[in-house]
Amino acid sequence: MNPVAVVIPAKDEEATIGELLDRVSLVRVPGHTLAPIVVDDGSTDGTARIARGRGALVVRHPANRGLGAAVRTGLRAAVEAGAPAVAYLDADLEYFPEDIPRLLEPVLAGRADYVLGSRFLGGVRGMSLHRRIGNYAFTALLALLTRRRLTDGQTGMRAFSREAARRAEIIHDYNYAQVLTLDLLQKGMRVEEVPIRYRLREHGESFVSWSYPAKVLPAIWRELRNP
Ligand SMILES: Nc1nc2c(ncn2[C@@H]2O[C@H](COP(=O)(O)OP(=O)(O)OP(=O)(O)O)[C@@H](O)[C@H]2O)c(=O)[nH]1
Ligand SMILES: [Mg+2]
Repeated sequence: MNPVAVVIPAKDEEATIGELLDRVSLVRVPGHTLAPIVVDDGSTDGTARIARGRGALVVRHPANRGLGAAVRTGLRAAVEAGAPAVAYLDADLEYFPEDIPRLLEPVLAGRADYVLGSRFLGGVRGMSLHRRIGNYAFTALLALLTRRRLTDGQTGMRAFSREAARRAEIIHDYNYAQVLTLDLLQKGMRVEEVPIRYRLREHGESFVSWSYPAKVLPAIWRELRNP
């Protein structure tokens, strides 16, 4: 069977990508092998070189396009590689690759098409108060719109069945967090949440800024109007 893809978007993450891939290589999922796919979103540092050196497939955007575009590229590459399922996590070591088996379990057991790793069910270290409030507010909005009990709409650790990865459409390049969930749930995909761990990044730079709501809210509106 083809390996399960581990999609990792990365923009200038040379401080963490090597350790992340080393830790992914130690993760064991019964009955499956894992193959990392790093989407290098126009990095100007050593991210791509380090990832290739660790044996990852590196798909490169020549110029920076944004996290939504990077996830779109990563899911497409995973489907093209024939992956039976996809795990997804950020490159900045805020998430624990050791949680990948728990994340994939509902998909590999055939219970879910889309799994959200919930930091608020698992354990959050170091998140600032304003980021925490932002996460609660966006999660409450998403729970309202989807009529589901969700606890972490912005998580950077998710899993997909092959079908969900194939059918996912991300309508903006800036981000994927909420529009991807709305898209997949509107397509009838079965969702589950599992607890995962989280600790705030120590290296690199965040793409999240004061303009996040101004970019994300119109995209949510567009997604709702065009499922
Ligand atoms: N900064 C940035 N990151 C990107 C971009 N495209 C892909 N990424 C990667 O997407 C992942 C998530 O980005 P982060 O900036 O960490 O977003 P976040 O985790 O919501 O924010 P922090 O909690 O501050 O880290 C990381 O692995 C980035 O390397 C981009 O255009 N800009
Ligand atoms: Mg991050």
